[in-house]
Amino acid sequence: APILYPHSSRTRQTRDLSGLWRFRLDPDGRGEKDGWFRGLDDTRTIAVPCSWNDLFDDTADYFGTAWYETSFRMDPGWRGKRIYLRFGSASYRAKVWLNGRLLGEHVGGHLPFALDAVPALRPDDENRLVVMVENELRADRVPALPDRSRYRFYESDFPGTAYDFFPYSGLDRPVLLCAVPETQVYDLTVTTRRNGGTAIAQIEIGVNDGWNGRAAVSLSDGKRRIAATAAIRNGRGTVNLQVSDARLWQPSDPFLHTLSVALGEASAPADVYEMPIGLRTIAVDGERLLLNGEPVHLTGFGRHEDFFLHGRGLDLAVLVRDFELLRWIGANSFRTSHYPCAEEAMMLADRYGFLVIAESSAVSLAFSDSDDVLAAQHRQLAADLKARIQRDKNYASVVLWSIGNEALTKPFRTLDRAPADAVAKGTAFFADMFAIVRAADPSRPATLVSLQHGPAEWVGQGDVICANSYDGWYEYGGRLEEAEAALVKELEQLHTDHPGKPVIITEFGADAVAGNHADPPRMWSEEYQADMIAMYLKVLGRYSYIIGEHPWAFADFKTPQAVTRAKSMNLKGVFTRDRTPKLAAHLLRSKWRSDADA
Ligand code: E9O
Repeated sequence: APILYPHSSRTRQTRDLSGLWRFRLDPDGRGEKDGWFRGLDDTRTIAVPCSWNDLFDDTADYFGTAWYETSFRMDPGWRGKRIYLRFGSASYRAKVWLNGRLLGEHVGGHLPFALDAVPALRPDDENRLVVMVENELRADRVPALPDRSRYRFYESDFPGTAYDFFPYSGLDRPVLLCAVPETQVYDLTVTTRRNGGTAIAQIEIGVNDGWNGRAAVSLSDGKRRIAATAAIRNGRGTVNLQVSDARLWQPSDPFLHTLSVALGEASAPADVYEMPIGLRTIAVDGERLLLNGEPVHLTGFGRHEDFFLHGRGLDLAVLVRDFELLRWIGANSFRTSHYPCAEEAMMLADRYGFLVIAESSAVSLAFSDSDDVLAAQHRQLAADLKARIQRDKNYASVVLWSIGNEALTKPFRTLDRAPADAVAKGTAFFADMFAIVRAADPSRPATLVSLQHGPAEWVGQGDVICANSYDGWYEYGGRLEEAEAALVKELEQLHTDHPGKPVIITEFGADAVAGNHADPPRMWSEEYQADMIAMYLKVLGRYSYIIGEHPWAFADFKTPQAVTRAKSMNLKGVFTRDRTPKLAAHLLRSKWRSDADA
């Protein structure tokens, strides 16, 4: 089923099934055997989209199987169309039944999947939709819960994930019912080139079932409309649209054209697909990242999807507020740390003009894990990367694909040594992943975010070097002078390891409890966080190959319980979890806004 976002048009309708659904936990995993897919008993009410964890007392640390149910009626006008159920995401594995009949299954969080509903749909009756979602934290998933029997740990978190964010579970994004014509625009890829002031938009069209015919393609800026016809043979066709004096998409003017593709006769098209599209080029040139041929310097943050009560569930109000705050602070970019964010965030990034480092869900892969585990993660990450690029390839905002964050030779907090072949295993693993990304999208650079220096054989495969750095916090805590000296060394080492490549420091920061002040600055105070970030900005500014600075993190966010995580939160946010600025936010604002004005 198609993954193309279901924008509505003359020929397409989309209905959001979000709302109050019925919900039941299945701790013994007996639902399938007992036929729960035919209808749920003993339910409670749950909000969709939303993570289930923070809604009920008995679900806070529940990562097992749960069942969802809702019902809907079909619109009579939808007869004869293909009808899909499209899930924005389900963490981690989902199985979907309609009227008791299995429609399909999906594995992996944070990415959409669509299922053909027609075989089970009752056009005249109420339809019962049942979804099983399971979020077991396992060693062979991406990201993973390390296998505690294999390693000796010196500290235990709960749940002991390999990653530093709470493993929120459930239907976190909208569930859409989409009606699409039988013959449909199934896939679309837009790539921009520039020739002087002229933008050339290459539009690749995919139509289902090997269709043959013509597609009318147009690009409009509201005043001017440029049109061409594409011949579609065996379901594929390409056309180039030349836009002279094009208004190119960029942070200072995130202008979006409207792209329209109509199949068949103009008077009665078989399908019309429309979407907003930014025209821009992105390329790495030596130590620079060029947007429309001009070097860009990235200011911004890693941003989690995290908020009170709804966890990772999509909340459009939080999204708008976050983007307003990014603008307020003078940021021009963010990283979707550490998983694909909601599509609504991508669309909004296009509108706000933010440059996005689009990160996939591989956090803290450990190459000391068993070969079985690594093989399973290899399969899952390969599938995730392809699906991620398929989903987000047409957003102008995406300027860099990140394969993942902080791959390691052994898990954090283990006393064991990394095996001798860990670096070699990782090198081969990432070679495969870079090849997948570059084959799926040759138009954008790719990266792997490393910790401190990371193995150069892994990170060095990237077009851009992204590194996380914690001098003054995890190392040289409380000693900013020593931290500064260490940072200088580290940055020079990065340049020596990766000569001629641009570097982005994708994380640096300190936890600060909002309202906790100290003079002289002390760890956990707002002053220390602000001073540390100021030190980093000062040092990073000296090196021309540093093309981006992303303090960690945008806002405080929930984590597993740990001795390092007061209130079960990572408090490195420059904003609190309820989005009030800490001292560091004001510092960044004065720095970034004055740079932008200069
Ligand atoms: C990933 C991010 O999700 N990077 C972590 C962030 C953190 O604050 C986390 O929230 O923990 C930093 C990893 C730092 C590890 C330090 C190791 C010390 C150097 C050898």
